[in-house]
Amino acid sequence: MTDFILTTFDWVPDIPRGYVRDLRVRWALEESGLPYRVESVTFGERGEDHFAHQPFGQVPWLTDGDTSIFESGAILLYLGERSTALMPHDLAARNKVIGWLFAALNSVEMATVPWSLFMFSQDSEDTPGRRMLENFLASRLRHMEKVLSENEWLAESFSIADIVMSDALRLVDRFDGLAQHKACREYIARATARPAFKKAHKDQLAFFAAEDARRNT
Ligand SMILES: N[C@@H](CCC(=O)N[C@@H](CS)C(=O)NCC(=O)O)C(=O)O
Repeated sequence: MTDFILTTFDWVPDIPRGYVRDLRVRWALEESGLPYRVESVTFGERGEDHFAHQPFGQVPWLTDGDTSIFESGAILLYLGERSTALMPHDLAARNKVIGWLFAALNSVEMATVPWSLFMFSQDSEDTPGRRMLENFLASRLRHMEKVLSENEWLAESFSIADIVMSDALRLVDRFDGLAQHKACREYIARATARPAFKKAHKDQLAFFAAEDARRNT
């Protein structure tokens, strides 16, 4: 079996470190034990070859021989098909994982990302749009709090859905947005205590730090 190749940026500023989405793919690959290596593209000028793999000029993407996949959710689904550590074969269990994977991306993350952008930009102006966004996120978190107070993981066992959901919630936690959501916080703690997360996180930080060192010599 040839290695999967995960492509990320060669360097990013400090703020997104530990949150760049190659982390989700590293995490899934570590959970699965599938062989992989990491390559990089420049964070600065993004060339035609970059856009050929990722039409928005973003990262990550994954290549498997001649196959190239972009979007972290699609990559995790692709890997999930290749490892029962990430997604079970059983049809009902598999459908549950896929449902929660899409919920993480399309119901939860669609609220967490715009909210986080406001937090990053330190825009705290009380506008009708801002209030609507706060209510939107609060509603998603209220429902997730109930689900996560009753379940260890989103499906029968840990899966790709938990990688994306915990990563989406982690971003909210970064800005203390989960102060009233104990079950969400405990879920993040459970997920990030996994050795595969720890390794993925450490490797991502080390990858960008190595580029800092190279630039400073
Ligand atoms: N929906 C995409 C989002 C990817 C994404 O936001 N990538 C960020 C890094 S975490 C990026 O490339 N940002 C640089 C940019 O948007 O120019 C996915 O989940 O893969």
